[in-house]
Amino acid sequence: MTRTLLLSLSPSRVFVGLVFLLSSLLVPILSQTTCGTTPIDLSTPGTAPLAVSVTGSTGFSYLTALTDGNTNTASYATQPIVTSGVTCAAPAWVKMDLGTLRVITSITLWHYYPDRRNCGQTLEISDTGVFGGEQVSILNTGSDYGPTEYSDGNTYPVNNVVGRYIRHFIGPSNSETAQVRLLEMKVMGYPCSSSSDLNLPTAPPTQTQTQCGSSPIDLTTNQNLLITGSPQFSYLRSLINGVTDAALHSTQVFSPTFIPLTATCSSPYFVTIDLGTLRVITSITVWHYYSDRRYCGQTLEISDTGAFNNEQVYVMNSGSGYGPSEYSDGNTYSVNNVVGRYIRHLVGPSS
Ligand SMILES: [Ca+2]
Repeated sequence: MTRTLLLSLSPSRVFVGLVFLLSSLLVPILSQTTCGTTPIDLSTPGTAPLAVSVTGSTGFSYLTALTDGNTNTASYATQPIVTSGVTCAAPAWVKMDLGTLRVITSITLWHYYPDRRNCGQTLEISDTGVFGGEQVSILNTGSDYGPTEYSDGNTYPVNNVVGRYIRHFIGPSNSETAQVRLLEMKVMGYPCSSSSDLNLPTAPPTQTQTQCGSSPIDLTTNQNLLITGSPQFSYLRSLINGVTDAALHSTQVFSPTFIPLTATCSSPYFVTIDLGTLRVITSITVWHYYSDRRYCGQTLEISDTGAFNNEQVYVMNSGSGYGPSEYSDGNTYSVNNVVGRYIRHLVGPSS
């Protein structure tokens, strides 16, 4: 009797015990650790959870160095390079395979730096690798020049796009018109394949009150925004780095001596800031190199689409004449709550 009772009870006790143990292990694994709570490096060997592979267009050498962690511009001779046959309209390309689907949060591109920009750039993410229209476009400069290259690369935010393949088209730089020199591509994201598995914090309940806030804030200084501009300009990203000291002009937006100055009062250069999303704008302050000078050919324009094809709102327009005197505290233009995403500024030479 005693033995029969024990036999009939023991299996069920063991079974219940196992079920409980599995449940307590499985719940935290499934809900917390498949994606993790912060993005990780998905591309650099030694750090990435899977090995990545890189392919490229004809003529590319040293493709494996695209993910070797070396971003030093002095190492260019053994970093991915094409030495001939590329143009802004017919750029070269590289393609990275992450090995499986991932939730991607950002991509950083390092090209040869400093003081140069590359044309013909795209950056695209695909889940299949076909790139036949299914891909998500992160960057597309057409045959124009992309942002200035820096030692810390250019980082493009990606809003949890799920993909496996990253393709980057790139043409030559403004100082080497037939060559392409890449240094590194780094993909950050979550090591899981569905954004619905993310354990992201839920929006605060006070969101309806704090979306706009009660007073204007600085929307640009040291924000991670894409700055584009005339290909003659270097250091475009310094347009929003908070430095307004004229003594530091050599690392601010300017046209370096190796590029002929072609801007005139009737054919000025341009810079454009992409705020990343629509904003209600209350003022714009512009600093140019100052001390007793004025600049001609100026406009200041706000667009919601970036087309600048008559949809934009003009905040100022000096025509081909000269704008106001330049001062150390810049010139501030009031904007009456215009909603826009793109700010364009045309500017010609100074007096
Ligand atoms: Ca590298």
